[in-house]
Amino acid sequence: MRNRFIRYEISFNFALKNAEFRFILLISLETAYMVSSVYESLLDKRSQTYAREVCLLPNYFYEALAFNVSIAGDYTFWSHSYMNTYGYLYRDDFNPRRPTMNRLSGDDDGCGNQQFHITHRLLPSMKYVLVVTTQLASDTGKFSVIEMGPAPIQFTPLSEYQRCRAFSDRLHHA
Ligand SMILES: [Ca+2]
Repeated sequence: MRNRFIRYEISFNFALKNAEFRFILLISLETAYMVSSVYESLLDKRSQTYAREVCLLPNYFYEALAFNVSIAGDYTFWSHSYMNTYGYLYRDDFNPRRPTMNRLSGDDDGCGNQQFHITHRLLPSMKYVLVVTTQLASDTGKFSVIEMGPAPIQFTPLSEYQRCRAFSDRLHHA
């Protein structure tokens, strides 16, 4: 698993032509920095399983990715995989035994080619969890999650995030 960050600069050029006064006004704006993060990983037989919806059997492999954002704004997440992916976004925490608790959004095929696509407004100081799983039970394979928004995102596997948080809490209370 690894994170990659890409920075895009988008510039716009507008040309307004006023025929009556026969002049051309050119306005150039350099705005709208968009940043993209890419996280690459895989689901395999060693991955954790859960029931992604109530009434389903708990045999869907998943990876839960914890993250924070540094800037408030609209963030978009989508997957790239040969698997038919499913994505869910949670606020605060994710409990695999209660998949609807804290859930903000979920998507199956919003991106075409059976890939999920989620856009949501996110706030700094909040903790979020993106769960990557599959539409079909027991499906395995590689995947990438691409994020685009006003700031890069560092995805951390939830179990690792919780270990770091517990260690940090112990240091503060020692
Ligand atoms: Ca899908």
